[in-house]
Amino acid sequence: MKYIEANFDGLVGPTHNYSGLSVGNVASIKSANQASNPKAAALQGLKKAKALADMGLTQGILAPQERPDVYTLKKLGFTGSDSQVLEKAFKQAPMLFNACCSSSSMWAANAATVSPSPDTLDRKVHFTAANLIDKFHRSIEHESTSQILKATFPSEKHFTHHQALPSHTYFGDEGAANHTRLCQNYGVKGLELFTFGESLQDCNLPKPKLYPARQKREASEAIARQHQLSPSEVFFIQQNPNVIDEGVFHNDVIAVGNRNVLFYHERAYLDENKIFESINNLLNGTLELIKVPLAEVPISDAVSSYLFNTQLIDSNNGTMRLIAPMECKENPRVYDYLCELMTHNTAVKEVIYFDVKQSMQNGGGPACLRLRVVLNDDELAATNQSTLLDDDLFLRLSDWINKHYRDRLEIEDCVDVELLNESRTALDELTQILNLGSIYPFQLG
Ligand code: SUG
Repeated sequence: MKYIEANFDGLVGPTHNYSGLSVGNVASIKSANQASNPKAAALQGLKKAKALADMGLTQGILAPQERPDVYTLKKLGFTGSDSQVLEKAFKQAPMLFNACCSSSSMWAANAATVSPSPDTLDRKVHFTAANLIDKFHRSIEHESTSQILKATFPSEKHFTHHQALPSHTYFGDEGAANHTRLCQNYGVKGLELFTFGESLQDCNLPKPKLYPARQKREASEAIARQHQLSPSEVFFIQQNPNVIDEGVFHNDVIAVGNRNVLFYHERAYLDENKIFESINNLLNGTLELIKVPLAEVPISDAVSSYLFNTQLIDSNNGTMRLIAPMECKENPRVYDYLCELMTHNTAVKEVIYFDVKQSMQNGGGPACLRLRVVLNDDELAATNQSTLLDDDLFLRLSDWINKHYRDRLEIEDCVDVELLNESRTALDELTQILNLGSIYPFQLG
């Protein structure tokens, strides 16, 4: 049976804005209060997705969430009509208001952790929606995320959807951003590498001093259990706490893997050598490590350029490509490194740069925008076909964005109930385009 790695990109929602909500995420804090351009953001993401589809990869689309989230504001005690709820929250609790307006579900790498069927005991594809409890604006995503994932991967025969882990600090979970599957081929049992920032049970492990370690080891362990992974094929590795303090808030800001290749920074992990040795043995000596030295790329350049938030993808001739943000080209040290890498004897033979600046300014690069799902022919056939990106869907979604999205947004604009109405009209139409059924709270009544 043939297996492929599909990418499902999160569509940027109509309220994309810069609110400085993510302490520890340098770009989010730096961009706070700038005006955003939701239309450009959505089109940039869609063009990147279409380019991958044109390269022959299977590319899907994940719908955005309903924002502003008036339901959460109501749970927090704001009363009255939607318009009154928005006005009261904006005046009385601007931080809560901003959190409920974020379009952060666009970073699909944080939507869930996915284990493909070759790795799981029951041979189903397992999804666990991420609880994202470290940041309030992201902790309100997981229920809708589950709805969207179920509408995208509906077949109970092939897909198992687990609810997010309990919302307790023990189980802080950021989804696939801290999860890498290494394998010789997509269709054979892979090794699942879970990177954690902190363990609450093992207090002797070092912790970051400045910024939160969002992913907890206890969360990764729970996911490995519920995905029915075999313990000998699962590895837990600690992220270097010092780099968290330098702005590496997810492992995918400092490492990316595909099949047998891991591209990572020298300072990404703690005590990685033994684990990499075991992985290499299990992969019959085929593990290819591309380690980027600190002397060539300082952490600050890795963080500002998102060198590691690239997508490492297969190209047709058995080599690999990096899908990088334009910021990697604009950073002389990083660009020099990438040019030099092309002359080395590694699997990576090409770098293609994309403008995803609207997302980058909130700390989300090309790899943040996608959720990877390894699927065989039957599983792909059981996936909602209307979510798979082809020329027709690309045109329909481009028209949809151009019709419904604003090209300038400041957070104050979200108080206007008209934006909520525009957003609902757009999402209602989107559920028809993507054949999702009724998934949004405003549709469910
Ligand atoms: O969770 N930014 C996101 C960026 C997520 C990037 N994802 C991965 N690395 N996989 C976050 O910090 C900023 C929102 C704001 O400030 O308006 C934000 O949520």
